[in-house]
Amino acid sequence: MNSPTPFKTVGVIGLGYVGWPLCLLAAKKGYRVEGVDIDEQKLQKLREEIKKNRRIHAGKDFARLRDAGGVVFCVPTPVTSKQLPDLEPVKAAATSFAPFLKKGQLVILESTVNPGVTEEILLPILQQGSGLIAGKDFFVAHCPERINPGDTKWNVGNIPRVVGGLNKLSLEKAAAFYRSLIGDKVKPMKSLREAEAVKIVENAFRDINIAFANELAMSFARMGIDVVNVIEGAATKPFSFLAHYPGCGVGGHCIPVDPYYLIDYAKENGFDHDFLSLARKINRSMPKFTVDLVVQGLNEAGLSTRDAKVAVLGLAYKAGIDDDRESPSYEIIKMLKEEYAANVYSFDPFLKQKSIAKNLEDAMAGAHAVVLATPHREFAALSPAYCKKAGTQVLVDGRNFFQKEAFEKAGIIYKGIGR
Ligand code: SAJ
Repeated sequence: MNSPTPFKTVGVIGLGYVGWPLCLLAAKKGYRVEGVDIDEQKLQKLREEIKKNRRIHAGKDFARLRDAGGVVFCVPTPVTSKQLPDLEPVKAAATSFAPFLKKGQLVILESTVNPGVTEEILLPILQQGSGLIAGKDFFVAHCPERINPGDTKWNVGNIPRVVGGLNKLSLEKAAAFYRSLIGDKVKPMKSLREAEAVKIVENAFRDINIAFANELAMSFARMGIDVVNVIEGAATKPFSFLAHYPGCGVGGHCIPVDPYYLIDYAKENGFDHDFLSLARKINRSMPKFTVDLVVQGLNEAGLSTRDAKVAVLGLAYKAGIDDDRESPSYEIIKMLKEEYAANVYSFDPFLKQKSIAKNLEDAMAGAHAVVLATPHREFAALSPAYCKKAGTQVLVDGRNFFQKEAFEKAGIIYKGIGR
């Protein structure tokens, strides 16, 4: 049973994969929703859905947030090319909203940030722009987003949340807001920093575990041990083991990004996260490990990489979605082209406009080697017979997606990641 809505209108800044589902959920729970985004394209794309929902208004006007009881920031927090946190979207949104900040309002940051950002970056901008005092005139909380793109089971309506507040009243107000959305699956934290740290820890945990699987893959490849079978064997242990798998790289806007937030902030505080940094180094080395497999495979087939046609299947960073942020596919393509002068044809059914080939057949026709970079189920049709017919002699299975034995039986050189 959800708690009653502590205020009538909620404002949501940033209508992307985090903000828009939050708007829909809040409307469903009885809130009036004022959505704001600076991206006209995004607003256009949502126009139809907004029309269908009487409770939601969306536009570019931050002034419309003045009557909201709570305002939630769901703006991106990417990293710069130097892998440092880019907080510009948070700063810009806060600067635009601050003049309209009203006494009594609750401000919540959902964007993934390192500990300290809400207090050290968001608060000063809101206070300067409004002349109000945080904790006294308005309330501040952090509730890290946990949207998992493409997940059909977990969504904003059923994922448990943690929430931290600037002070007791901020925490109470924010906890009441999230309880009105998801019931009692709200864990209050003791501070803003604790709540900020939870999300970074969740995702760094995943990154180091993937790095562990990747290092095992590179080691076992030299010993003729199938790392996937070993991990699946270890996963039969019903406790204290959580399976992660090796691959051609770690993409997305969360896992390869969030650890840098902690690494960077800890450095500012005089601590070096050697372990997190090493895990990042291992995961960032996987695209090159994959390209080396292509070169080895072509050499074993007596082919040089120069002018060899290589099909790279998949641009998205994971299966079933069209998100290619930080996708390892692009590094693989770049290396094959620039360092080995290969003739690369990429294809992703979810990203046709970014694919070099117009379809799978076009990518595969005459391909001497194929790299499976994203395990879209559309690629399961790629049988050994299909590859033989296309003239493919090497298959580099970047996600250990195919049956190795079937391809080897058909005389195709199969290179998995650790198998
Ligand atoms: N990957 C591996 N091996 C693995 C798991 C993932 O190489 O064992 C790679 C994927 O291929 C992908 C990247 O890592 O390139 C990230 O994969 P992901 O499954 O972690 O997908 P994300 O980035 O969408 O992560 C989200 C995160 N959710 C939030 O941040 C709210 C993450 O916390 C979740 O753990 C993850 O979904 C999930 O569990 O699916």
